[in-house]
Order: sequence, then C-alpha cells, then structure tokens
Amino acid sequence: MPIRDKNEVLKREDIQQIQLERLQATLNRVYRNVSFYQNLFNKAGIDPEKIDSLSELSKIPFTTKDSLLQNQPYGMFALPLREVVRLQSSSGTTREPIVVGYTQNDIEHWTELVARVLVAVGVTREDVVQISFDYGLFTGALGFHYGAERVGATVIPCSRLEAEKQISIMKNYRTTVLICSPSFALHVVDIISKRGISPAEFTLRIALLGSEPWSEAVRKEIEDVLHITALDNYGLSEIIGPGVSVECQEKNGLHIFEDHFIPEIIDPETGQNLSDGETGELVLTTITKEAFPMIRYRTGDLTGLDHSRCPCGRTMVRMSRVFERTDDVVIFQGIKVIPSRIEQILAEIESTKPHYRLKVDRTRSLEELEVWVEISDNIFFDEVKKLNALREKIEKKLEEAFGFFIRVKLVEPMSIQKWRNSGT
Ligand code: DLL
Repeated sequence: MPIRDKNEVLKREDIQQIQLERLQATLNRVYRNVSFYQNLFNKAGIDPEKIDSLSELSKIPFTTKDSLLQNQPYGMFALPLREVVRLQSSSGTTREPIVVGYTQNDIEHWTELVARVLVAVGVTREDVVQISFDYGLFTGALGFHYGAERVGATVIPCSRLEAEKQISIMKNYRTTVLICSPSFALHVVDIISKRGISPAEFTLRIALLGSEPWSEAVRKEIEDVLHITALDNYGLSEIIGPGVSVECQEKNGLHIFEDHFIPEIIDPETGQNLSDGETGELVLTTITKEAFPMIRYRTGDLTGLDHSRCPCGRTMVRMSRVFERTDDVVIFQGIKVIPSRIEQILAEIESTKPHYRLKVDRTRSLEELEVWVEISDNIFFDEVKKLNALREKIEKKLEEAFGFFIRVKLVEPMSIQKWRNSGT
C-alpha cells in the first residue's frame, strides 16, 4: 500500500531526533509568546532551554480544557491575529466551544496530514470523495476537503445535506469514498436496508469514519451492508482537527503522526506516564503548530500505545481505538453532550430532580440517545397527562439546547440514586 511521506517510515531514533528538535523550538516559542505557558513553566521551575531529552517532557505540567476555556478566545495563540489565516472551533454546542487558529503554514501541514490519512486508507486521485461532515466551524469538513484535493481526488462537498439526498448523490455521482461520522454512515445503512437498495447500485469502496466512538459491531454492519471497507480516524480541534491518527488497512490500531504530535499515555488519576499496552488518557503535544501550539494537552480520550512493527510498513506508533473518555461527555452524532448542561436544563424545570442517566446504545445505532430523568415526589406517577406534558417539555428544552432530539424517559423518585448506588 502506498505511503505518502517518508517520515512515516523513519527509524525510531530518527523520529525521536526530529521530535526533540521540534519540541525544543516549540517550548521556546510558547515560553516567549504565550503568557499562560510562561507562568506555567515559571511556577513549575521549567527552563525550556534546558529540556534536552524527550523523557523530560513529563516534567512539564499538563494543559487542560479548563485552561483553554479561561483563555478564550485568543489567549493561547502564540502569534498575533494578523498571522492567523483561519479560525475554527471544537464541535461542542453544549459547552463553550474552543476557538482554534491556523497560520498559512499550519494549514499546509494540516492539508498534508489529512492527505496522509487518505492515502493510508487507500484514496487515490482516481477516487470521488463525498464529504458529509458539516462545513462550518467544525474542523472535520474543511480539513478533509483540503486533504482530498491535495491527493488529487474529486471532492463532493456535501456538508450536512439530508441522508436521502446524499444517497442519490452517492449513486449518481459515483462516489467511491464516503467521509462522515459513524452515526451518519449507519443512517445511510438503515435507509439502504429499509428500501432494499442493492449495494451493487453504488460504486462505494471505502468509508472513512471518525469524530466519535464506534464499535467493531458497527464496523461490521457498515461493511456488510455496503460491501466496503470502513476505517477509523481520530483527531481533535485543539490539536489540529482530523489528521492526528489513522487506522491503516491492517485494522490494528491508528498510526499517530509522531513527527507533528508527541503522544503520551497517563494514568488519569495520578498523572503518571504509563507503558506500552496500558490503557490511560491520551496526552498530546504539538511540535509543528504555529498559531495554537499545545503542550501536554489532556485529551480526555482513553487509549493505549503500541510500538510494535506494523505490516503496513509505517513505523509511527499506533493508538488503540477510542471507545471511552475520562469524563462523562457523551458524543452523539459528532456533538459532544456535556452532562452538566443537562443538569442545568433540568434544574430550570419544575417537578424534576437533577438526577438523570444518559443512555447511548453503542452496539448498534448511535441514533438512540435517551435521558432518564427522575421526577420529584410532588408529582404522582399515575398522572399520565401531566407526565406526558412534562416529558414533552423536557424533550423540547433539550432539543433547543442540543439541536437534536433526545428521548426522555421519566422514572420514579430515588430510582436513579438506587441504580447509581448499585454500581451497575
Ligand atoms: O471530531 C475532529 C475530527 C473530525 C476527527 C472528523 C475525525 C474526523 P472535535 O470536535 O474537537 O474534533 O472532537 C474531538 O472527538 O477528543 C474524541 O473524544 C472524539 N473523537 C474524534 N475522533 C474519534 C474517533 C473532531 N475516531 C473529540 N473515535 C475527541 C472516537 C473520536 N472518538
């Protein structure tokens, strides 16, 4: 299988040499230009000039999402806005999204990284690539758009057109590669199965899916129904967007582009570094970003690293697929649902208690998100009319806040505490 960049097959010591040089340059730059990092390093007694091995990175304190929120919108930028050619943001509509910026060089690196992702899953200039992510502040669509054009493929910028229309485009324009979230791919699968449309009517061969967790069962279903290969890719806006790591055709972990990002796995409780094979929180340091560099950023994503040889030939470390986070953020249709936001909404509604349980069925459709909400004792469970009105009211409020429908199930007082205490 073709490999786009010679850095993807470097010997370990050569990768490490590049990482060290780029890390030193980045640390010096953030120390000079970002007051957050200057204070952080000063407090921790870190002299960036004296970091002369990769192992010393672990002496530097972490950067967290809260630090980013406190420094919005431009406090973490390492360059003045006049050098920044693009702003995007993280996809959370449920919490203040993080504004991220790119210089022209950052855009160039990003384009190349996404081109590597596409080449790794088998995309060539012969392909017709349909991008079904939202073209907006979300990093997914534009990131893939530039990368796919760089590979020379034919790009269809579908954005979030409704699934029915996307399916006709897929058929009529002879799409060969679909880039979207796993939940959208499942939606397509559902429609195709329901209508009894044969996969032979399509020319699709690859689905490149990411931006939310998806199981092996979901992969199997998408592959079986559409007669294609479905591969995973991972990224986050704070680091660059898509283009951080990609699953090669071995389907045995996602290669992280280590010449741009240094990965570490830590124990989320103690912050200590963990070894290969152990599962913990992924921490990433960017070493080529100019506008928005991140030092030891805690992603909140749980994974493990594997440095063993991959038959695809890439020498870049692999991370295992991300199925879980350290926080209780639920990712649904690419939107990060922050539970505390649900709590706020429930607190504003009479007759409910802020006790709730969020349920997503990961074994099959990610379409089904349900919140179980406890009612307060002043409303009786047999007052059906009242209960229905209450349920509808909560569903409406949630839909207004999150932008999609979340089913609400009302449960009796105390039942959620009982469930939590039982530890199930
Ligand atoms: O979701 C960037 C992206 C777009 C990646 C398109 C891949 C494809 P954010 O909106 O900032 O950026 O969300 C980042 O999404 O911390 C993970 O929790 C989750 N996530 C992203 N990719 C995967 C994946 C984009 N393949 C957050 N598997 C991350 C599981 C994923 N979770």
